[in-house]
Amino acid sequence: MAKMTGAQCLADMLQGYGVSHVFMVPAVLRRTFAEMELRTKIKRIHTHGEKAAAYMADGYARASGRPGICMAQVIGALNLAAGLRDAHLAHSPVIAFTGGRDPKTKFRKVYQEVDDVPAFEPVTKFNATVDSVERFPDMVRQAFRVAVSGTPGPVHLQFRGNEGQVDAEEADMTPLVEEQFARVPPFRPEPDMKSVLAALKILQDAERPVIVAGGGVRASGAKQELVALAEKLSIPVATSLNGKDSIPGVHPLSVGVCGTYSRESANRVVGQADLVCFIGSETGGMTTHFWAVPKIGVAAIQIDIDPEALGRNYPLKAGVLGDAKVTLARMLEHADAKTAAKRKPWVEQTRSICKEWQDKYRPQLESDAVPMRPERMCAEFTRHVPDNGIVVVDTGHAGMWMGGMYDLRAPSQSYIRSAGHLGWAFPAGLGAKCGAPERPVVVFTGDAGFWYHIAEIETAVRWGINSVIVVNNNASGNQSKRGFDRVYGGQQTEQARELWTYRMVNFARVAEDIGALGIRVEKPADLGPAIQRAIKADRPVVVDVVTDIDALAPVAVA
Ligand SMILES: Cc1ncc(C[n+]2csc(CCOP(=O)(O)OP(=O)(O)O)c2C)c(N)n1
Repeated sequence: MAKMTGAQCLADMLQGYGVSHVFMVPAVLRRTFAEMELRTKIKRIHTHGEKAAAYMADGYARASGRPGICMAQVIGALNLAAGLRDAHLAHSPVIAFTGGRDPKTKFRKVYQEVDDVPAFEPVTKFNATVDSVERFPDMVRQAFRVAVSGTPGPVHLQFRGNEGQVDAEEADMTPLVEEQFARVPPFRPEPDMKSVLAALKILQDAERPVIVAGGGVRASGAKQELVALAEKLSIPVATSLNGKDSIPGVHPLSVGVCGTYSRESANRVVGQADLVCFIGSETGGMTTHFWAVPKIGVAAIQIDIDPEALGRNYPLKAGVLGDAKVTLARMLEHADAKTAAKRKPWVEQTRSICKEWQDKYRPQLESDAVPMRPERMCAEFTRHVPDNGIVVVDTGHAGMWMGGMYDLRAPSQSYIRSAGHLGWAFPAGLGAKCGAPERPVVVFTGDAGFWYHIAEIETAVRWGINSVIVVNNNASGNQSKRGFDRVYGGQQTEQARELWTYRMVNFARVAEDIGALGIRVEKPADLGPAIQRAIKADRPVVVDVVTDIDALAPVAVA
């Protein structure tokens, strides 16, 4: 033990856990920031809003598998909490530090203060206060341990003092770090072999099985084992949005994303299956189209690291508790490839369902229409995202377009997406680039999504965070069009458009003005070269694509 300040201890511990960037709006833990400069190489990315800081930390975590760190002083704490909600929904290990109440001043109307701690409760796995400096080492270790363990998720630590000034105090401390908890997953729990063999038997006996791979497959790094098992037993694979990069879209056993923001072929396959095998999926509303695909009662088996997830929405013929990678490896060891033959007709049927989908949407995917079709944007992503690229996608229409129409071409590509918050993708894409600086990061967002945190272009330029942002710019949030048509009795009034349209703005010009590279694309043939140029530019780039305001993404179940 050595006498040191909380700031020194925290800076040393973050460095020890391998943290390369922290994201915040000052002023919080100021002494710690000064110590970071003296003692570490950690980059202190100050942003234009706490929510964006949380989204950057989230993108960093999802791209790197290591906890992302974000911070806010007391008045910004709830902005930060709002930004943790997507990480919570997507099971992303984000650690949030805030300044908080001091026993000397609470309950007497001290400037800027409310009790923030309860607001973090619904969006964290662990929500705690650090009131005395001696607690820095154990509480920081617990924060990392909880964030990455089991099903990962956000953690909040509130440090005493509106700016966390407890970090200036001294105590005898050891800045001990447990490297095991520096990334996901810290443990790979072995499944009980009896349950593995029971599930495998059911899978091998099925004639029309489908695997639904969720975010747990990506968290576990299990995609290789997943694809190997699917190939050995001839089983088609659908994914959730969160698990989209578990299998390349071009793989012959891939049927696409199932659920609500999905590809129709995946829902048809899942709907016709005689057995559904969920792997690392919480079987939530989005992945199952609100439990309609598949219907509750379908024969199901499930593999998960969380015992409470097993059978939550679908009664199971067999449940396996364990790490996805290890469990799939055990199944692979015992799988009988001879059983694959009986699934040949089913695999052929799923191939023809996928081909029908391709034939149906080819005209839009290849459309030369001006203004451009978003489907064509997705096809250009499929063609031009490099093999080591990370694609970061917003929600709403962006989630529908890319979830359904974009295909990963290589197992080395990654796909991360907003779990529901419009505006998440742009800051998350900046965080992803910080977490994986050697990989190209390409963001897909609508204009409504981009507006949320447009100020962060300046952050990207200031820090040289060279993500490529592609904006589907239809001067509207036109996903809302259907909904307003509905409530207006079929066809909305002209005036109703004021509820979902915006001014047409040239985001390429805005980007240029802030110091990024801006490329405006109006013709479909120009988009591929623009994406290529943007990736080569090694600068923050905004590719502003003018698209058709009347283009609506197909709904999940035809
Ligand atoms: C925080 C938040 N608020 C509201 C919504 C509801 N919402 C979903 S999509 C959407 C509009 C999307 O517009 P844009 O990003 O421009 O894409 P477009 O629909 O035009 O393709 C809205 C308002 C949301 N998902 N998240």
